[in-house]
Amino acid sequence: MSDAALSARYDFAVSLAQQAGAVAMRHFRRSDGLRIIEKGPQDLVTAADHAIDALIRNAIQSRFPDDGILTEESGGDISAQVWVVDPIDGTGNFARGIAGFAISIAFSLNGDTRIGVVFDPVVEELFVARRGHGAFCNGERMRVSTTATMGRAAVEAGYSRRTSSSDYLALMARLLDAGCECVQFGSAARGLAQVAAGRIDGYVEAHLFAWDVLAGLLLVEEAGGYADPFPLEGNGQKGLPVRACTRGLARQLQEAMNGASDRLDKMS
Ligand code: LIP
Repeated sequence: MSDAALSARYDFAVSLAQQAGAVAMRHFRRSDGLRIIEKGPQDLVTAADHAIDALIRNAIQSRFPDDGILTEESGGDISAQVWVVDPIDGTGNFARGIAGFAISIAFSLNGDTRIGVVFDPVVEELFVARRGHGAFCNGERMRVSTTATMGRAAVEAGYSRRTSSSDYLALMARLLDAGCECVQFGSAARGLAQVAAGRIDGYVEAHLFAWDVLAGLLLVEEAGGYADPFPLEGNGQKGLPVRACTRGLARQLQEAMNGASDRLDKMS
């Protein structure tokens, strides 16, 4: 694919994420309520998720009809050039009126994420990255922090009912015992963007899907951080553990995660 074709997709993704964010804000905290469906235990979807999914899918199909599309809410297939989208990442927060969600749009070419856009419409922070071109927040270059010791680290440890609560509690205990400040905001895309911005030092979670993380992982890599590979083929809808952090914390966070991810391997 030519640089011009990638550049056109980058500009398109940036504009589309902002359009999707405007739709999210029209639905957010609406006084007339919002239709909320429970897909599974503590796994919600709203009318806004579906509206934004349709907006993004239709826009991509119209502009780039030969590209594949995989989204959380309407599925899809992996292809050589494919968009991987979470219309609202952090739906639990969104549905409860909590300002902790983001639009996540990634473009993958031959299995390599080349474009990542995460937009937090509440604080109007637009996080963008193109492979090899750096990562930016509202036009300002992002760099991960230089934190290399757990006793000085702030780490987000995400959790979902897709994994065991005992594993999560054991992971949290290992992080806290190592001296970490632990946070959990409920949106992987937004949490990975905070790592890329240098505001926190790592993001770990035992199981996430490609649409939650591909854009955010590219942000971290382009901001100079470390991210575990997330091979799209076969894992787009199956999911994998996720670790993204400063390079100085990579080994220590792997040690903290080992129990949970080993256990997950046995579960899958
Ligand atoms: C969410 C992730 C979060 C995870 C939640 C959920 P969604 O994505 O961003 O990190 O802990 O269980 O998977 O479902 O809001 O798009």
